[in-house]
Amino acid sequence: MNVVHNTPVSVVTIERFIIEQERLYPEASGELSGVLYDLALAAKMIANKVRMAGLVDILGGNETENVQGEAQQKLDVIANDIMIKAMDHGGRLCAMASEEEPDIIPIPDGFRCGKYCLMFDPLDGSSNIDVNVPVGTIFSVVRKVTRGSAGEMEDFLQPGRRQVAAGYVIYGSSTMLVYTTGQGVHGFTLDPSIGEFLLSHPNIRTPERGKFLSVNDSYEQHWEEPVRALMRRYRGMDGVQKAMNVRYVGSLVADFHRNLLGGGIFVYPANAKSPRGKLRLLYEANPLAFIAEQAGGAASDGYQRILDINPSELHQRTPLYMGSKADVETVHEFLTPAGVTA
Ligand code: P6P
Repeated sequence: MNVVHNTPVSVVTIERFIIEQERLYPEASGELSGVLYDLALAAKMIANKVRMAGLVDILGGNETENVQGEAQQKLDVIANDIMIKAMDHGGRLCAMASEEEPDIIPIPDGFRCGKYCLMFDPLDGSSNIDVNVPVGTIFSVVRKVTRGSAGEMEDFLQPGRRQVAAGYVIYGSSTMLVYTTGQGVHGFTLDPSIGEFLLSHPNIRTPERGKFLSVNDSYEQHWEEPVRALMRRYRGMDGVQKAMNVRYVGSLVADFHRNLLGGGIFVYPANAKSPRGKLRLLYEANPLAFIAEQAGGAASDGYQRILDINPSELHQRTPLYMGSKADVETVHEFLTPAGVTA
């Protein structure tokens, strides 16, 4: 009987990959690598809680509200605590910011401060937890720009193009961590039997033009006419292009990840109810925009690159058009006929 030996595929753990990437920069101190290691650990810990959610009755709201005035799910709070405790003592960060916290989170006394700032949404899409729809963690890293050791608000209010690393974890049919440090986008799948993230999607590239349109149509009555016309274009109703398939999970990381791999555009326009859009700039739009651009895609607020927006508030929101490059360029045909600024 001839035994077929599958061609061995080298097993690359995220730790090995991070080290190999660091070696590309002889001057690297290893601090950013340390941040990424700690994020991978936090992701495993959150994945464990998400996986267990349906079994240990920690579902459902815990009667508190977060800074956004949204009912916090218990897993929101747990994921937030895990991120803070996994990241606050490594000596690489000078402060953190979380969707779940009103102000920046200082490094506790007794722990060394480092040169990086971490921003994160610990569990995005958490309203889907009870119905077992994929949720995610989103993170963004920038360098400290102020003097002194402790992080200040100014360190966080930097345009997204200053990010040194960004990524997300999707807790779906499998748990994946996808990140970039500006050298392409790489995806790692968690092997729960050994507790390791293994390189499964090296050098992710998003197709130039996509087949998926992710949008919540229920806001149509609140959109301005150019946005409605744009949606008619995506749906093939003005005869210019083939209709895109609508795929909308209502969980940003799930919608973004599908479009990143398969091509498509995620659209959350400003509307009369949310004049600055719904999604947050610093820890949702910016990190995913960095990923999108590094994978060959694009991200805009309808008028300019997401990564060129100068933030003024920690939790500020932005309209968001993000995904395949050609599909994002179509946005500017309708919203900025004079062409994109910057
Ligand atoms: P809507 C989840 O609450 C979230 O923040 C994102 O994950 C998701 O893309 C968006 O809101 C969904 O918003 O208004 O369509 O329910």
